[in-house]
Amino acid sequence: EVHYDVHAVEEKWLPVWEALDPFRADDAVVLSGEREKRYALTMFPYPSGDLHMGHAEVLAIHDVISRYWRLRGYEVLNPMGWDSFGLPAENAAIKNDEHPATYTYANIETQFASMKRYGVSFDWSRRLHTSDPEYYKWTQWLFLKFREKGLAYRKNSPVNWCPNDQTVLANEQVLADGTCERCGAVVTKRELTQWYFKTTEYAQELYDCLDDLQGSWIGKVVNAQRNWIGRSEGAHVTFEVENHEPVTVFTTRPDTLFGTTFMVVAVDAKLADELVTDEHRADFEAYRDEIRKASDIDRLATDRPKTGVFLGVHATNPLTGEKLPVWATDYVLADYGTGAVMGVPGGDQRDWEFATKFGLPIVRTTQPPADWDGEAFAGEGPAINSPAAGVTSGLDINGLPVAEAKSATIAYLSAQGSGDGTVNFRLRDWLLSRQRYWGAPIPIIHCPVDGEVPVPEDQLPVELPELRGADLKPKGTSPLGAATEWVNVSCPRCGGPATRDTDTMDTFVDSSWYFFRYLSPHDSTQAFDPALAEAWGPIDLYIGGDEHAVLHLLYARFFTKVLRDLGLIDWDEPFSAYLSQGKVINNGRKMSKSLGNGVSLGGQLAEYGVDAIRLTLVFASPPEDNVDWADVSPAGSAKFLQRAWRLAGDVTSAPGVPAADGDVALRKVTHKTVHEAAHLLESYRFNVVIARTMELVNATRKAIDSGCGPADPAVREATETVAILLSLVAPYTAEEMWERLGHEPTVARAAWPVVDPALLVDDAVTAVVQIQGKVRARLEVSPDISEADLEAAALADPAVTKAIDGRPVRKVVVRAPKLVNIVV
Ligand code: ANZ
Repeated sequence: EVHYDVHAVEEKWLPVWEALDPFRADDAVVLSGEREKRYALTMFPYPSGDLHMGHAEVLAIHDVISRYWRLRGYEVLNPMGWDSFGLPAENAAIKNDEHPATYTYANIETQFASMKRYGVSFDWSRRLHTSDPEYYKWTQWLFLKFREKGLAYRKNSPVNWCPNDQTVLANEQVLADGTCERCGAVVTKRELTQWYFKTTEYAQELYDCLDDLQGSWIGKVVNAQRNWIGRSEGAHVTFEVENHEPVTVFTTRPDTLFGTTFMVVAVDAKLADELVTDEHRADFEAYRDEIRKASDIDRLATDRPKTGVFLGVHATNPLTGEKLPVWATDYVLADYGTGAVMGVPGGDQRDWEFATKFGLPIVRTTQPPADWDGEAFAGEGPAINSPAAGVTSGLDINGLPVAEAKSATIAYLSAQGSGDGTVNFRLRDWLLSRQRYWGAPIPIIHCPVDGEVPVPEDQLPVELPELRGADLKPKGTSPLGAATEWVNVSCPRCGGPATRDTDTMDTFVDSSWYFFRYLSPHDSTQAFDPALAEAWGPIDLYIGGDEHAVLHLLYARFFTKVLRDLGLIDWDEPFSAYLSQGKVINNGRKMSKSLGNGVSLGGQLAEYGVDAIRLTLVFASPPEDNVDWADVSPAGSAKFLQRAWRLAGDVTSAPGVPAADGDVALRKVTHKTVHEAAHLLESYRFNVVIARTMELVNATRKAIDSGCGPADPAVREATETVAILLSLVAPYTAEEMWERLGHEPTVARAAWPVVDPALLVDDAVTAVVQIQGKVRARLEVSPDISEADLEAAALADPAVTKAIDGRPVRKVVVRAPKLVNIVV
């Protein structure tokens, strides 16, 4: 049996592709409308070391769709670059006493070479690195544009602080268990002046547009974003308070206002400090000091015992005039809503526990069902005790269901001037400044006379000063502060002495707009060309990891909306479709050094070749599922590729013979495969496409060996189809086959085969009859046979009656026209 040498084939085709440059996206044909565009994007890697199995998987999946679109005649933009600022390079630089650029750019070259060899169809002319001054000049420019619009600002507030990385973190970078998403350290709070992007200004739109993405984005990501943005409809209710301005609370349940028996204020909110009377101040401050040590996560935990102190003042219920004691507590958060809550023990479990603990009254205002034995009841109602007997109020909502009771209460409060319907979001502004070196410097100069002064556009980029090794050690303030020559400048406005802002930007800023920069990565006059953005955007399919479900995807959506409002683009959402790939695991566990179950990509490529590994990764499961390396067979993939390749050697007819007169049975298989593959590819079921290709290879082999023979035109047609389908995952094998079939390279630019509808019609299909899960008979039936007819035919079959052997039939499951499942 003849084999081809996978590594020789890799070496043979790489330079040919390099010379042909078949993946360069042509702006002109898209700008002129001559060709329809597709923009395929996969998350660009961080340059830490060489590529690993996870990269190999996402790149293989991603390339299927780009190559498919190209075959379908689209002009495809498929760019790649590096997200090359960030902490690992900085930490490596400290360890090795070198500059972060050394580590960064060495790794980029390694990964670049690996990606090339891996045969991904990238347009390398658009390669970019976010740490290049040519790139971050425009990150800085965008920062200034955001600032001009009031969307980038500085404020002093308690922020998340990673004691290990010695830098602040955005809320999105703190995991649900209160740890740093990068290093796992427990995140604490610090009071600091930091830069923010006003993501909250876009909260409503970011939330609303998720409806349009539902269906074309993987569902769990849409839900994660919805929860993160956290839209709550409710009301603001204003209470008169002794010795203070009126206090407003946010509530999702204004209908429970009659059941309010106290007010609670966040212990660390300024409001609590203002309200507390002298008599209670000592207690209050002691309590506050204790609470400041806890994380938000602990504070919101429902199983945490309730704590609090009375502040010595009373609020007045706007519906009844009743006096309500005002307390400070830690279960109310200072930065959500207004930082003050109306305590409704009958409706809110936390309030119930608080009231129980401190002996505050409990009044139910929503009727629980008769068999209710719980505490607070958050169900549907109707409203009761609203007002309670003997209490007078201008409003009566007794008997109303929750929704109506809410709107009646809001209407009444609005008329009185003590409340209003409102919407509240959980989303906070994005804290973007970092006290680390390897990032884009914030292009602001602080002047004692003029305050914050933007660096003039013609002085961008503000390049990083040369610092290395020990200078970069985290010390809580930015290492840039040590570069005194760089820091001390004259004010662009008054010319007096001033200093540069020494913080750098979160690397998520860099990655929020990189897909725009791919459009014109070397343009020195603008961030990107709006005409190209109009022509190529939005991205037709984005593929990346789940870990970015809220962080990167939300930030990129925010940037896109701001760019629209800056008049630079006219679309609202960056990613029309989003797919997240599963992980490559081993023996059911995540690959890790400590478990010793890591699989080296380099080792696998050396052993089986690029194509076999790519094929294995795509064939293993649907893209969104994990691939367990213990369950797959790269050797089996390599064997299959050899089988496919041998077909091309066996085809003996002259090239270009029309297939019209060939073996009809094989032609039907070929055309059905192409027809089905198109549907499968469009719904991202790439593993099934490979299964179908395998079936086509088998059918072709059978036709060659024991059917129409190798000279039949149908065999050539089938083999060419195999080469084209394989080009999606196994570009080297496919190119080799294409050459053997007498074509010029490259199969990547071949045309998708045209399906002849006449060949899709089935004369008969095979229905399988199973008894107790075992195949007992195969029936040739019409493709449109009814369930009843198929069941009857199955039960009448002699092999089936024999196997049933007189036992009673308990259940028959029919899936016409393919399957009958009989349980006896
Ligand atoms: C009275 C009430 C009665 C409430 C009831 C709930 C049920 P979401 O859905 O998360 O927006 N709340 C308001 N501000 C808060 C803060 N800063 N920290 C902690 N809790 C706060 O929840 C809003 C509800 O959470 C509000 O509605 C308020 O309690 C509480 F039967 O007001 B509710």
